Amino acid sequence: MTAKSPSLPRACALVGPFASGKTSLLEAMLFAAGAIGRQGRVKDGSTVGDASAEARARFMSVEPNIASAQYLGETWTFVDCPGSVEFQQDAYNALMAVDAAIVVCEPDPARAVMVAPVLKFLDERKIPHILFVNKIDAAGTRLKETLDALQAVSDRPLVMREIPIRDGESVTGYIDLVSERAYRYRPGQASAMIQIPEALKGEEARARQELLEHLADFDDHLMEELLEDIQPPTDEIYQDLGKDLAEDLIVPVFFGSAENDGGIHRLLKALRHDVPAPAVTAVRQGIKAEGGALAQVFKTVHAAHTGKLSFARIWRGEFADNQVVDGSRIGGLYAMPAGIPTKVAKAGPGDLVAFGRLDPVATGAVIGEADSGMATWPQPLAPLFAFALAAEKKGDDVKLSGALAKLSEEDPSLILEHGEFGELVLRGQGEIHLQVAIDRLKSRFNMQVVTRKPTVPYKETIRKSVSVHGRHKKQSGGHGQFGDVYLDIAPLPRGQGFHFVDKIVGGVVPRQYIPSVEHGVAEFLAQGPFGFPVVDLSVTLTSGSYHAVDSSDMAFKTAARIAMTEGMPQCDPVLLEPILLVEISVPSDYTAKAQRIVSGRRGQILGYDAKEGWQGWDTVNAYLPQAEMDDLIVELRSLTMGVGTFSWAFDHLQEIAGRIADKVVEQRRKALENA
Ligand SMILES: Nc1nc2c(ncn2[C@@H]2O[C@H](COP(=O)(O)OP(=O)(O)OP(=O)(O)O)[C@@H](O)[C@H]2O)c(=O)[nH]1
Ligand SMILES: [Mg+2]
Repeated sequence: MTAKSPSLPRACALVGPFASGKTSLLEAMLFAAGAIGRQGRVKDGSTVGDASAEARARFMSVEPNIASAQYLGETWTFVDCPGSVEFQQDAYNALMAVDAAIVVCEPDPARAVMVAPVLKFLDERKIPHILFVNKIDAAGTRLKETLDALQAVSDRPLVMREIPIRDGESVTGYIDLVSERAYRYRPGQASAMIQIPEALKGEEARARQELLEHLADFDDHLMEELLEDIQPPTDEIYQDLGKDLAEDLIVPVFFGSAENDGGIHRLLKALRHDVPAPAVTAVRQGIKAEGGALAQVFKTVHAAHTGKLSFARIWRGEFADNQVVDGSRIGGLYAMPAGIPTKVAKAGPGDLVAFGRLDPVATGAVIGEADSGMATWPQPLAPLFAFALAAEKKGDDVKLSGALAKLSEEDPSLILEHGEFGELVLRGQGEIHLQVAIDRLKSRFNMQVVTRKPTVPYKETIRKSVSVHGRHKKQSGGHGQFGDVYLDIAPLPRGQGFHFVDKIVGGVVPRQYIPSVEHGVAEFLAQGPFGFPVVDLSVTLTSGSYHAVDSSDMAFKTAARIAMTEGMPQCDPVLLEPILLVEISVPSDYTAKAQRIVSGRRGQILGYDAKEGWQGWDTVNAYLPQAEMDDLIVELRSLTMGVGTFSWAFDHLQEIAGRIADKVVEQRRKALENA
């Protein structure tokens, strides 16, 4: 399985931490390939990528930038992914569509840990990836220490493909360790070949030996050659590099400067040489060689002019515009030369194109018939942050739900929920993630919204039993109303919910009215004395009386409510607060900080342990009140270079009293008054 079949279009994703220079690298590669005539800059808002208002305003990518180019007669499509952890879903989904990833990072050992999550994803799924250490033009770069730090977070060996040539503080060129040729960077052009500097010959030989030893770990023939001191032929080395990359056995390392054009042609040539062909990727993804046309959608966009676009990689067969697939007609098929959607009549294996107006097709969906055994699609990331929101204009709520549904179709990690108290709750990966969604509501759907913290789903219960009597009697002219019940209200253990028990004997309350008594009780329990749903209690109907003419369902329901309204305050009601089981994951350097965060939020630490499969990471398990969760991710990220995260699940309800409870009850009272 080598990377030959160069005629089919290939695709690479640009991933890596926030602000490492991916969008700048996309720009540099498009420029080097001749797809654009001038190289823009992120700072000036002039790049092909990050063209949306939301991206430009923040000087960061907030959605993938997709652009293709021809380089030395071959077609490449690049998917430049946002680096922010809050937009990770897009990056993970894009990685499912490409032949290889270029992991872009900075030459700063302190930032190496930020690369860990994406490396984990790549290694778990055996996605070929190379590392590009960008910003090598910056003064005082520490390549060696950076690579040591990166190696600590990579399951695969990082293998230098080149070493830097320095002039004082700055890197001015490189020596290729396979061809053993030296080059000097020439901005705007391919690098110039030069003599290997005398002073670097020893270092070059050592680095080359290291490269060969890494390759020999996966090639017995090469191992024998090395043991016998035979110089392996260059072709053998190239072949091993291609094969080992394709199988995700090694991570080749390059460096350069996206903004100042260092090593960009070098990178493109390495891609040309080493990135597996789409047919190889298809096998890795569990897609068979034979079968009907098959493409998989990795990104959905609702665009103003084209309508819904489903960006997909074609793995098998051909698709044509206007063709009917899975019951829908393709309404436009678009390639993305230099990032500009451009209509094409048809597309085939390896192409990365947007399918227009396939309304029923979701992100992750297969167009055509899916093969059994295809790689599992990444799950939507579990939400970490939430806003409750409402349309600023009353009556626009339906329109708002519709627009949000479209946005969550674009980004499966944006989750829309109808909250317990009639709230519309938008959940996602962080504050910027949700803020971008809110900006899009405005820019694309002309919807203004107001946001606030979602209401915590408190409950209430009782601690004492009482027996009460409720009688509803009205004699207003003609038909009267009569209902009369005796109820025992009693607490139940935590988690039991509400039980209604009927102990009527001798028909003192006729059968047909008993469900109405239960309804009356249940209606009352939806909003107890503190304003929250009441749980964990039993209500027993022990006795009552009726009137042959005046009794009715309504009258018994009302009698039950009267009894509950009188009885509940006597039952020593108490507020219950939801407690979540939270598992925080952080690099071990931050474990103590994570524990302090838990303690600072009325949490209870249950223990901590090494994170399974994540060398150098810990998990901290704790109970945390849901009321303390709203900005947990914000604090955690700010203390952990952005990489700390958590998972959560509801665990139990816990009684709270005192000042905290009083405040909750007071706030609820006000909210109900204003509702
Ligand atoms: N010195 C130097 N700065 C660079 C280079 N490449 C990018 N930058 C700067 O790094 C910053 C981030 O660049 P982007 O290209 O937006 O980085 P990104 O990785 O796309 O960022 P996100 O998409 O937000 O994750 C910008 O201020 C760039 O000017 C480089 O090669 N050298
Ligand atoms: Mg970017």
